[in-house]
Amino acid sequence: MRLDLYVVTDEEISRGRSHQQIARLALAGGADVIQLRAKDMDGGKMFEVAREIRSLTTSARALLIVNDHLDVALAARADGVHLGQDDLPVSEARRISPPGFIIGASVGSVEEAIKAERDGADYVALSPVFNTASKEDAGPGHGLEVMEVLKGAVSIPIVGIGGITLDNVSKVIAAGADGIAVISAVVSQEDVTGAAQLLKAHIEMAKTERAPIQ
Ligand code: TZP
Ligand code: MG
Repeated sequence: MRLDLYVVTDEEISRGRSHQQIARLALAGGADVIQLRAKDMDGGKMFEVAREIRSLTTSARALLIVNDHLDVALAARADGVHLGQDDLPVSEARRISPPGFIIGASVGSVEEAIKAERDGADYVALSPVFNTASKEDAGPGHGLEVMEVLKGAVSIPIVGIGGITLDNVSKVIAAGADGIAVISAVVSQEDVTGAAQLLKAHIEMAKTERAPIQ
């Protein structure tokens, strides 16, 4: 499961682009994961959009994760679902999902991360790493120290989300993140594909620098 560059869609801060357009442009720039995040969309419409992005991610050999809605994720044959602390519990999602289905969980503490892993999550997202204006109720950033502690506390992959930009992405990887999830640093940019490409290059470079010398 490759989570290096994980792009979360948001039509509201995307210069008028649709979820499908965001996905297409971000995948062209090397996104490894597209998360369909459409807070106000009805299930029927979300299913249609998810089906379209499903075919884009399949062609690009990338993953499709649906935010919040396990039913939509399963019906659209997405690779997985992403659940917050107030969504369907990870243990219940795991119980009713087919084998191999990816379940991601947002966590804000080491305790939440350990619980998510025990309940069957495949990855956790430390949320938010830094302050962000892209999610109203995100709360203050936890900082890189929490990422470092988390890395030692769970054995599933960790993604950082919240306030991550080209300027700080290398530090998030250096602190132990297996991938970084972004909205504005990719979807709000004029050149979505170029922004994704640059971020991806920084992530790969930071991972190389982190790797022990053989
Ligand atoms: N969950 C935690 S922070 C966040 C979400 C969806 C917003 C991330 O957006 P940005 O623009 O990358 O800070
Ligand atoms: Mg949620």
